[in-house]
Amino acid sequence: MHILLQLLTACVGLRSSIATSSTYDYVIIGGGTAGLAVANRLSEDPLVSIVVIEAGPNAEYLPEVFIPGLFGSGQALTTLNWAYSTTPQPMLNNRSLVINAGRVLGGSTTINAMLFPRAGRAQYDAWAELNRDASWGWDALLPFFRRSERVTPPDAFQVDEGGVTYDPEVHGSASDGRVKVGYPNMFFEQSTLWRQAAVAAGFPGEKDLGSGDPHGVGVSPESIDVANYTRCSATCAYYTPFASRPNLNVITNATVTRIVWDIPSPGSYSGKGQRNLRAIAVEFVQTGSNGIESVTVRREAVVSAGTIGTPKVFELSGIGNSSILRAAGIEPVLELPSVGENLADHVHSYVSAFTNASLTFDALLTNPDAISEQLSLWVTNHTGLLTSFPGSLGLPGPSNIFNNTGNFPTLLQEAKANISHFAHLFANGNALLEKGIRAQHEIVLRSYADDVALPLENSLFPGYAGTAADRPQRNYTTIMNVLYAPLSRGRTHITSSDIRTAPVVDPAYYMHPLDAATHAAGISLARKTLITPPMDSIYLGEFEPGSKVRSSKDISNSLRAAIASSDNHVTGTMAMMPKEIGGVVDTKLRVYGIENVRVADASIMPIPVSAHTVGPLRLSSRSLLIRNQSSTVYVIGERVGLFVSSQATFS
Ligand SMILES: *[C@@H]1O[C@H](CO)[C@@H](O)[C@H](O)[C@H]1NC(C)=O
Ligand SMILES: *[C@@H]1O[C@H](CO)[C@@H](O)[C@H](O)[C@H]1NC(C)=O
Ligand SMILES: *[C@@H]1O[C@H](CO)[C@@H](O)[C@H](O)[C@H]1NC(C)=O
Ligand SMILES: *[C@@H]1O[C@H](CO)[C@@H](O)[C@H](O)[C@H]1NC(C)=O
Ligand SMILES: *[C@@H]1O[C@H](CO)[C@@H](O)[C@H](O)[C@H]1NC(C)=O
Ligand SMILES: *[C@@H]1O[C@H](CO)[C@@H](O)[C@H](O)[C@H]1NC(C)=O
Ligand SMILES: *[C@@H]1O[C@H](CO)[C@@H](O)[C@H](O)[C@H]1NC(C)=O
Ligand SMILES: *[C@@H]1O[C@H](CO)[C@@H](O)[C@H](O)[C@H]1NC(C)=O
Ligand SMILES: *[C@@H]1O[C@H](CO)[C@@H](O)[C@H](O)[C@H]1NC(C)=O
Ligand SMILES: CC(=O)N[C@H]1CO[C@H](CO)[C@@H](O)[C@@H]1O
Repeated sequence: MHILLQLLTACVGLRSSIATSSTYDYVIIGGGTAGLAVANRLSEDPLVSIVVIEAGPNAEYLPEVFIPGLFGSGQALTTLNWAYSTTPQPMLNNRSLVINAGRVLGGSTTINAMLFPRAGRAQYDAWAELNRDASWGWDALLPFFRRSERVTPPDAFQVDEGGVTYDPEVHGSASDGRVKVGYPNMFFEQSTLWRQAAVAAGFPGEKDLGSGDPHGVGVSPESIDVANYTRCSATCAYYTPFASRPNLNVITNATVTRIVWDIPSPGSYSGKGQRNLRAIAVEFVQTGSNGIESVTVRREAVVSAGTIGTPKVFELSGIGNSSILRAAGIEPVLELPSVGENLADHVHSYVSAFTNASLTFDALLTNPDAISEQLSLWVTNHTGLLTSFPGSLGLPGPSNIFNNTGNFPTLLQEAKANISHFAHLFANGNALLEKGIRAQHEIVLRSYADDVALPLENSLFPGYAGTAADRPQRNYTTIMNVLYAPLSRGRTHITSSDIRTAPVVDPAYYMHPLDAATHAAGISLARKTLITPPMDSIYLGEFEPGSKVRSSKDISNSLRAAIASSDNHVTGTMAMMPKEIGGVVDTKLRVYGIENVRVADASIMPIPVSAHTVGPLRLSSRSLLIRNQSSTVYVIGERVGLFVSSQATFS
């Protein structure tokens, strides 16, 4: 029996062979952040076979990918990116934004800015409360955070010069931790001054941002291998060192077209929690070929195609809101109307100021000689400006930042009084989801009032990080200002049965008035820290939004007109919530009504968390940089690996 299985796994281990009609125990749709984590942990058991089907290529050999300081440049962002466009956003003067997401092995961790912080205890505890399941609270997740990473603790230089604070209790460094994590080895004068200014402005200093209480200013670790200062993507962490496992198969450049179901007799699947719709095969097309190929699912399929890609796979497979499916020409198989709904995204913005700081990143954006010089420094010595992402110093800001804006108590009261109105508006006629969004808003507004919400992040980028291509050729400080706790909820759906047609994406930015007000308050906070001593000593005036933009109304208008963009942290479209409040997956991440399919990616996060998920932000018209909620997405992958393998022992 075992010999047979070993023979079988050895056969399917021929990676270069075309997989048509091969059979695998586990078929993983999407080789991104969580998908590769699941594949890695499942393949620890040599007796099971796994195939990962990834739409993009393996791009680990590209310097734009492996040299950290080239984050989001050139080829990486144009060819390895889904670059989804949103619908015109009514609250952003009808602008359509771009949401970046990795279309490459390793997903967004291959093209993001490598920041590797975690959100606060209260944000994960909110998932547990919503699901009445403590296994998703901070205390239960901490072991998975530790298990996913292999941290090189900071050395004396990083502690003394960079102000890095490290608490070994909350980090993982065991050899079975997969993601190599470390701290930058170069720090900027303006970062030090800003850290001191933030403390002077009342923020706690010396924070390990992974402690569960990230309120304060601290240096985020990065997903980099400090042995040679290279990026460590999900591919570096979970695939490359294990590529020789005969039971771990990866097919790149292959886009899944649908899951094929064993459909029970009509109606029987909708009965009392019965799970009898079963995935039997997964179909895909390889880039450059028209033929549909297929692999057979022996045990389970895991969908890890991202917050926008995953609902697309389900809708193309007949799972979703039947009126949306029929309009797209897809015959419904299972009515699950919350698929694609509940979408939330962090919103990015910034204040940029002129500076006379002695060293900034600007030369790299404007001066080809500076880039060559730094490249040769990286190649010969692994030092210099390209060794890390330079914007790792940040502070998650609590709700009490509103104290100085006067109208916050009123806005909070109004939001509470208006919960029904907005839950109804965001639920799109889905009565169960309306209850779920109401429950989310109640938790988030309570955490605002209790001052445990972290609705904003300010972080320092030592150079220009906005979008003005025609800016004055000077040196800059940019304070990035991210809205972390949006109450607005939008949606993504297919409009066609043709897989090449991009789905419609509507994040409903600023649709809730508190979102716009919070984000504007973050601009005021950023301005305050820029002119607080000792940061004021290098401040030479504001460039954007500009010193004429003063009142909160003017700030909001400027965000709406130009400055707000996606922070590429979309979540929630396959929400983990009880079915009776509009959830799509249960707390083992199994899709309701389906026997053997789970979801593992940021789409299951019911409420967005106050940390980087895995997303990109625009640096200039020519280069883009990407940031990431990846530490949390890895946790989802690690958990799914365990759910699946522990269940397998029973089946
Ligand atoms: C995948 O596609 C890329 C172009 O996007 C191509 O360069 C590469 O050779 C392809 N890889 C395979 C294995 O087909
Ligand atoms: C946005 O578009 C809608 C629909 O086309 C239009 O009614 C509205 O006036 C536009 N808003 C702005 C600010 O242009
Ligand atoms: C960096 O070092 C790791 C081992 O820690 C190695 O696997 C990888 O190939 C190196 N990358 C480069 C670009 O030198
Ligand atoms: C910008 O800073 C660089 C050093 O990083 C310096 O050489 C250059 O003169 C500065 N440019 C301006 C316009 O101040
Ligand atoms: C090369 O690296 C060494 C050790 O990290 C460092 O002391 C030295 O300053 C670096 N050289 C240059 C030119 O940066
Ligand atoms: C904001 O106000 C609350 C009470 O209204 C107080 O507890 C908190 O310390 C204040 N925060 C700041 C930064 O002033
Ligand atoms: C509720 O929201 C609506 C729409 O934004 C607004 O017109 C109304 O004034 C709000 N009511 C309260 C009590 O906040
Ligand atoms: C299904 O989608 C349609 C069109 O968007 C919407 O009007 C309807 O309310 C949705 N039904 C459910 C149950 O969500
Ligand atoms: C920057 O300019 C200010 C005066 O505008 C000066 O006080 C300060 O010392 C200068 N700092 C640096 C690093 O040149
Ligand atoms: C929030 C976000 O963008 N998460 C993405 C992180 O990367 C993985 C892998 O590409 C995606 O599945 C997630 O959607």
